[in-house]
Amino acid sequence: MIPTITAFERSPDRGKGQARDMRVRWALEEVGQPYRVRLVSFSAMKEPAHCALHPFGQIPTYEEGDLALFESAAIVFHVAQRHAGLLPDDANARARAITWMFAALSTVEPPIVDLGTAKLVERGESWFAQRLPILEDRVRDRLGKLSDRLGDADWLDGGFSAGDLLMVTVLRRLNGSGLLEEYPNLSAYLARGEARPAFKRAFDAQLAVFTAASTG
Ligand SMILES: N[C@@H](CCC(=O)N[C@@H](CS)C(=O)NCC(=O)O)C(=O)O
Repeated sequence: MIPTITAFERSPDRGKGQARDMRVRWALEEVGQPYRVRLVSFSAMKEPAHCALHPFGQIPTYEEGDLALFESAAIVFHVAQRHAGLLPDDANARARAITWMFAALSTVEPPIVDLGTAKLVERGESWFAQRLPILEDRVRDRLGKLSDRLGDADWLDGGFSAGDLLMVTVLRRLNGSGLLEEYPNLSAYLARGEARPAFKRAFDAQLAVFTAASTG
């Protein structure tokens, strides 16, 4: 059965692949599962029909037969459980890969989102200049420890996994901040993730949506 995901009709990041449908697209591409995309506007996202799928009125969602999911990591996990390629077979290695999925979203992503949100909506505030270095240092704290753990390995724990997929998408949110460049092994890790053919297919697909919306 071909699943259907939702994505922004017109992504605010202008096709940079930072919207969270990118994670789901990438996971589906990694496992070779074709998918359909239903594009939603900001207003449609808040309508009852979409909120029945996503209680918080957001994207992405995932529908497959009578299964409806929301939360990008839960969707990636579902895809990884259903298909080979994103989680190791060995039970302990699988548990560690899942741990990295949680680490990406609950330990590394929050300070990165806080920084991004502050830059987006707090820039005009009188205290922004004082708050910015505090937020940047919170990100550095996580990046430094992640960098230490990664060392010179290609991926976080053995082969590429759903943990790396989520971590790379989280780190991509720092593009343009200059922070990632302070950790050359993390920059190289990000580049390795982005060089994967499945990443490129997913990226191109979401960019094509933005380009079509802008030229159409
Ligand atoms: N924790 C959720 C976050 C979902 C989320 O923040 N989606 C954003 C796009 S990346 C969204 O729909 N924003 C529009 C809104 O909240 O109105 C996930 O990982 O799926």
